[in-house]
Amino acid sequence: MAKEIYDSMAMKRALTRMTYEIIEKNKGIDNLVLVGIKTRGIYLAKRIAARLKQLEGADVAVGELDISLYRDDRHVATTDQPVVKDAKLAVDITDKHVILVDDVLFTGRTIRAALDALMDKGRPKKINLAVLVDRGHRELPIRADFVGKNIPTSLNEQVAVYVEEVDGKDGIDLKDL
Ligand code: 3GP
Ligand code: 5GP
Ligand code: MG
Repeated sequence: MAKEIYDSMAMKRALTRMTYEIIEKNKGIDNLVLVGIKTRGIYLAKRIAARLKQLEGADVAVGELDISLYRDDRHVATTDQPVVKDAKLAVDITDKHVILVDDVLFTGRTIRAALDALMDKGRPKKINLAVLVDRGHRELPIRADFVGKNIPTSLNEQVAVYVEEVDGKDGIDLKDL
């Protein structure tokens, strides 16, 4: 059974608010680089970059991280060693203010792996985290600086995030597993 949390308008508003918060916290967008995490995080980062352009009139580079094989828990059973799979960041992050963007923050392990990957690529000046949904259940001391929606979940629920570019619609549902 799926419960709608955000429809497409509510999701767009949340992304717009997050964009304003990013501008406000950083007093502009100088030196900013967005880095989206595989699949939906990348599209969310591109959306935020488009709003930054509308509001501030400047382009912000968007990098991409595929960290699926960096994970240190769920995949160790199937891989002897975590392997970097095409971390095509494609942007220079040295001395930049990096904002990592992901769709859902859960245990925090993906973000920890993303931080490792970023540190391998250069020396950013500062790293912030923006997530569309924080569903709780952290297993590491990681928190998001910009949050679209806090959704308290149980472990047998799942948050479905839909983005137009992948799913043909925008929105957030809460589902039973
Ligand atoms: P995403 O690539 O757009 O983030 O992890 C692959 C996909 O599986 C993710 O899409 C995510 O939406 C979905 N997913 C749903 N529940 C989970 C979960 O508990 N862990 C992980 N890693 N992915 C999940
Ligand atoms: P973490 O590493 O924090 O446990 O999980 C974060 C990653 O797993 C995110 O990139 C996200 O794609 C995925 N994930 C974890 N839980 C959920 C969920 O309930 N819904 C969705 N859509 N993705 C999830
Ligand atoms: Mg994700």
